[in-house]
Amino acid sequence: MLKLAFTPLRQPGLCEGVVGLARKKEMLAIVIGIALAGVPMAAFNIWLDYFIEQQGGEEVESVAKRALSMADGRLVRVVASLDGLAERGVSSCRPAHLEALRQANFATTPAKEISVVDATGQTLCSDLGIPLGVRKVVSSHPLAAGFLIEVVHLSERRDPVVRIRRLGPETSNGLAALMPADLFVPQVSTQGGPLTSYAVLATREGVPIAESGVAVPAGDNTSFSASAPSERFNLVASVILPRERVMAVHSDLHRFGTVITSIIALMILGLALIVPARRRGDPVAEIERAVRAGEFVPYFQPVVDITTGKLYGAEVLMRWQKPDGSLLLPGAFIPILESSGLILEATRALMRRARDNLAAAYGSRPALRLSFNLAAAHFENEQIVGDVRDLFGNSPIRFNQVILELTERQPIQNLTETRRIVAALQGLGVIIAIDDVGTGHSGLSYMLKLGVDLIKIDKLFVDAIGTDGNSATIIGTLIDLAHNMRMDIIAEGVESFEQVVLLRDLGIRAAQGYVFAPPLPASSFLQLVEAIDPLPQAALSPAAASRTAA
Ligand code: G
Ligand code: G
Ligand code: MN
Repeated sequence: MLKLAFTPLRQPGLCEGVVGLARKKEMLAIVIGIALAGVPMAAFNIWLDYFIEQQGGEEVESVAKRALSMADGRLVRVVASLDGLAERGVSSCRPAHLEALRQANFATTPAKEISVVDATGQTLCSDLGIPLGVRKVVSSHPLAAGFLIEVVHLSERRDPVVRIRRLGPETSNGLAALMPADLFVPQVSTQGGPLTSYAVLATREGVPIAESGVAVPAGDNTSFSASAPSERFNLVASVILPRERVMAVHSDLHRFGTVITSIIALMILGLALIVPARRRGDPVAEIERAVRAGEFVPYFQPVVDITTGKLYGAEVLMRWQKPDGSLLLPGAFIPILESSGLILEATRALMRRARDNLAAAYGSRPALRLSFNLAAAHFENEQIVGDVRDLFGNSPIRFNQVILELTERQPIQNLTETRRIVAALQGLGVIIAIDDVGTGHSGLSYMLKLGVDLIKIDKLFVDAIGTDGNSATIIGTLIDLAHNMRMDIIAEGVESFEQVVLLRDLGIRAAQGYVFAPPLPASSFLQLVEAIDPLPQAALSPAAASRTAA
């Protein structure tokens, strides 16, 4: 009787390549995160640009309109006042006329002085009655029918003032009103602070009459501008506002936006760092990574021919060899592999690995069998047929050494398709087995309908042999049926010598279980094969073969 002690061998370096791959994915997520973090910043800057555009445009429009309505309103009153005086015939420096000038000035708020002027514009006398200083007319332009608007210097030291002059008939005297220039243009901005823009009231010909605000350096082409022409007078109000001044006004907004978008960017960055870390906690993602990393490895449980005592072969059982050295059993991952569909890829990789591990040992021992567990997903399409053909078609392990196990635990979804796939596999020469017979509900009907070659009786039934009369009867029936249909039987989970004897007496061909050996890593299984099924000298070394021949 075979009973092997063994030490499972550690297989280091399995997962290094994959860790690199996972790192790459994480780096990608972080890079995408950084790129995304820039989005709120960019969006804020685009919005701020738009906002500044809007604000600048509105400010210049509104200052231009305000400047024009100020100028228009004041001029209308002064013009009316001068018209009133002319209607009353005021045209000289007589006391009665001077009194009329005084009354008119008192009633006309914007005017600082009202005077009688001669046809050339020389001031003859004013309502103030004080000595007239030098009155130097800098420029003179038509304002409206019969009126001029002029820039006048009262003295060298003072700012020029604006004079509105009403022309008299032909060469006779006219009237004039002096007004401070700053009454024609706004001195405050729309928000109430000092005027940020530069406002100019000029004639339509472009001669400036009054200005306000800080002049804009020439060549600034980022400025906002607006102008408003007067309907009554020969005047245009123009406003320009450099962009940087609008930005300066909204610098708090800019600072606030920068802080907020930085916070958002940091949050996105944080997510970019956390999400990949979270993904590591996601079991499907983790198993997918492990499949790609080749962390699922085959273990081999020896199957013994109990009629001869020789090795029959092995069942391949999947193990998850984690990078940390721990070994996980299928209960922890097979359900996830099956539900995620990764079972197909994992099985293919497992078959390739088992084939490579055993190619030499099995190639020279054509009687040995190697059995694999399949899942329900393998019978949804013919992919498995192609996989098996590719994997074993050109390998030292022949098709007739391969056993594929369908489990009775999972119901067959499509019997017709399953039967076709089973037939195609059998066409290659592969042996088809039903696994876990006795635990499901449809064992017998599977056997009859699928035309399988082998049945594997579950440990549950094996344990009942010799203790439970009913089970013995069922097994007896099963064995008879199997033999009638020319199917072999393998008993699973055999733990004692007594069980082996009972099974052999019942006519069962082979058995696997702890009584012989647990599932073994490839190296241990290969040692076992060499120990119990040594090759003849000739087959071992060509030198020995030639010596024998000689
Ligand atoms: O001995 P072990 O604990 O390894 O097996 C537990 C169960 O996991 C077995 O009954 C078997 O059906 C299942 N199993 C083991 N390896 C595989 C595999 O490669 N594919 C599938 N589908 N099932 C497996
Ligand atoms: O695919 P299947 O369900 O036949 O897988 C066999 C399962 O039984 C595996 O989990 C394997 O580790 C386990 N096993 C193998 N031999 C014995 C045994 O002698 N006793 C017990 N309890 N389990 C066994
Ligand atoms: Mn099995």
